[in-house]
Amino acid sequence: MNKKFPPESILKPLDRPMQKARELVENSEDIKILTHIDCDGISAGAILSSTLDRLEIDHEIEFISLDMIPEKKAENELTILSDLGSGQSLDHFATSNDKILILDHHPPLRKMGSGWKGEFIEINPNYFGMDGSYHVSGGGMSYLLAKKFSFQDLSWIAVLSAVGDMQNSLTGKLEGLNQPILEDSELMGLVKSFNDLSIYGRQTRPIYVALSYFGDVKLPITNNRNECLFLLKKLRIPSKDGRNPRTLSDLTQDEKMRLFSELVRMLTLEVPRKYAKYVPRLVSGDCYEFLKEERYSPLRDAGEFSTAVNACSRHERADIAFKVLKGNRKMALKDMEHLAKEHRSYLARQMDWAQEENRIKSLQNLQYFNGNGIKSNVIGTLAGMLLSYGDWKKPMIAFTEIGDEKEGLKVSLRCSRLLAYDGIHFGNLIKGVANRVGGTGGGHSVACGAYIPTKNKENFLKIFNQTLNGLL
Ligand SMILES: [Mn+2]
Repeated sequence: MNKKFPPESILKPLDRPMQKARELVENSEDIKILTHIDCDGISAGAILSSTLDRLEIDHEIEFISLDMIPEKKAENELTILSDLGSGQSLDHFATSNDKILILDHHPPLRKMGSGWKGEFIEINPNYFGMDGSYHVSGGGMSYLLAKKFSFQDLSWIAVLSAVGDMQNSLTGKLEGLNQPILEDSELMGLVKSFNDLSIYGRQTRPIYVALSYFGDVKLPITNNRNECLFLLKKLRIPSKDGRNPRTLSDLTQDEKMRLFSELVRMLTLEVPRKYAKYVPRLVSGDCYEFLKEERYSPLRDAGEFSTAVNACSRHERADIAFKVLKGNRKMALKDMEHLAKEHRSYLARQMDWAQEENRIKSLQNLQYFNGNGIKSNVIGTLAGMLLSYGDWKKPMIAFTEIGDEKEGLKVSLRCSRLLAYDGIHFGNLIKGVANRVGGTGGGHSVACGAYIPTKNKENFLKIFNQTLNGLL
C-alpha cells in the first residue's frame, strides 16, 4: 500500500477531541443516538451501538432524515448525533444542561468550539483542514471514537460507510483518514483491498450481466447482454464454469487484464478527446472485500453491501440493515435479501414504465423526466439507470412528488463519472439552482438532489440549463 503520511500524523489532530468524547460517553448512563438514514449513517449507528453494548451503557437509536431535526429534542442524558448535526441549527434542540456529542463530516455551520454551556462536543474533520467528502465518513468518525475504546474490530463497518458515502468516487481509492481506518481493518484480517476492474456486481452478478450495466459511457455492451457474451468470447473469457455463471471475482488476473485493455480501447474510441485521459479511472479502482462474509454473498463486496443497506433505508427498514451490521446473519439477513429483491423488481417495473413513449426529454445541456408517482426515495436510483438509455454526455434529472402529504418536488440528478472527473460538481451546482427557485439542494458530484416548489419546475430546468453553458 502506498502511504503518503504515517497514519499517526493524520489521526493526531482528532486525538484530544476523541479522548474528550470518550470521557463524555463513559460518564453517561442513558444515551440516545440520532443518526442519518443512509448507508453511512446506519453504519455509524451500528458502530456506536456496538460500542455502547460492549460498555454496557443503556442506549436507544433512531434513524432520521435531515428534515426531521427541527422536530427533535434532547431527551436523554447524552445525545449523540452521527453523520448529521454539523450542517443544522441545533439551537432549538438542547437546553444549557444537555450533553451533546456530534460526530459528523458534513460542512459545519458553527465555528469550532462554539458550544453552549453544558457539555457540547462537536467533532468534524473540516475543523482540521480535512475534506469531509473524501477523507472520512460519518461512520469513520464514529469508528475513531470506538477506537478510543480499542474496538478495532469495528473498523470494517467504517470501510463500508466510506464506500457507501462514495468517498472513493473521485480517485477510485480511499484516502485521508479513511486510509488508516482501512489499515486497521486489514490488520484485523477483516478486509482485503486491491486494485480491480471497477464493474459493479463483483460477487453476485454473472460477468456478462455486470458488464451490461456499464453506463458511464454508452457502449455497444451497455444494456445488451448478447453483446457482452460476444465480447467475452472474443477475449477468450469463459462466461461459465461448468454450469455456473462466472462473476468478476472468478476471473483470473490475465482475463481481467484482457478485459481492462478492451474496455479502455472501446471507451477511448467513444469519448470526446477531453475525456480520454480519464478513461482508465472509469474501469479500474480499489475494491474492498469483507473476508468474514461468504463468497458470492451480497455482503462480501463493499459496493454491493452498501447497495443492500441503501435498499433497506429506501424502503424505510433501516432497522434491518442495522441488525445485519451488528452481526445478525439469520433473520435480518433473510429480510435484507428479500427487500433487495423487492427493490430490484420495483425498479424494473418503473424502468419499463419510464422507457415507454420517450419519457426522457432533452434540453441543450441536460435531460430530464417526470417520474409522477414514483417513490421519492428511489427516484435517484432510477435516474442513474435511465442515464444509460439517454445521452451519457448530459446529466439526467428526474422529478417526482415528495409525498407524505408534503408539497413540492423531489429532484434527483445522476451523471457519468466522466463529467465529475472533468471538474463539474453537480452537488454544488444543484444547490445554487435550487436556492434560486426557493428550494434546497446538495450532494455528491455525480449523485445529488434537491427539493423545490412544484410551480418552479420549469424555471429550475431553465436556470440549470443556462448554468451548464460552456461547462459540458
Ligand atoms: Mn455521510
